[in-house]
Amino acid sequence: MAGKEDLKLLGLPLSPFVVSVRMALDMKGVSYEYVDEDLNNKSELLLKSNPVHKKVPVLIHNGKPICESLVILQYVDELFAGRSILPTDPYERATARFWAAFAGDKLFPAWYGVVTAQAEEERAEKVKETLAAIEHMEVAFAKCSGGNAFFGGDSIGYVDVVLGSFLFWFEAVRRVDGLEIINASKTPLLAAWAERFGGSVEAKEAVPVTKADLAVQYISRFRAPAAAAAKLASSE
Ligand SMILES: N[C@@H](CCC(=O)N[C@@H](CS)C(=O)NCC(=O)O)C(=O)O
Repeated sequence: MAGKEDLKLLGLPLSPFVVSVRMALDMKGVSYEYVDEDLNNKSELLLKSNPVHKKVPVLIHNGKPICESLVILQYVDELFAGRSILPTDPYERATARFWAAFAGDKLFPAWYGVVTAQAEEERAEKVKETLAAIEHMEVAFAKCSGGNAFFGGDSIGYVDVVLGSFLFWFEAVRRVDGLEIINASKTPLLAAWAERFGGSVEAKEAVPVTKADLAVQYISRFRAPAAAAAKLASSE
């Protein structure tokens, strides 16, 4: 990688996708400018940089935007020297990509449904989908870790960063709904992994414990109108 790089990250404090990119940049020891976006009033820079999805994170490297967290993580890994985030072996690399994509396509939309569902029936359906997806991740952990501490083996790698960045949200859902997405009896390998991940230097830097408190507040605020409407309906 050549000389001085101009790196700007458009983000949002509670976005797990943004957290994953920040963790990867920290792991590479790279400094960058972080810019908070207001999703209710998206900046021109965001709209211009990510005209397709209009979402954060966006990494802007020397004026060129890279969108979608999984794409950004791979870009950061290829661009910067230092510890590898993705495995170097092609088969392990493909496997890690598969599980990161699975988390992005199946687990995270289901989890978001749990957070945002308006009706109990809908929430129950999303809980089912989330738990089914996390059971797949339990099997994935056994395969990817090869009996080691992390998906990435001895150290935190791609799938660890991707899934680990969601743990504060899982904790928030546990506090608000009592739902243990990662459960010591149903997904014991992931439960032990989550403990290790939470205790790692990488996680402590990128995901301070206060993030779960903020996520709890977000869920409560998000659900407040529906809760008020339900209360009103029951009093009529
Ligand atoms: N697949 C995307 C998901 C990113 C995403 O959903 N970002 C949310 C914040 S957590 C966002 O920017 N939402 C804005 C919107 O939906 O308008 C990624 O991995 O980067």
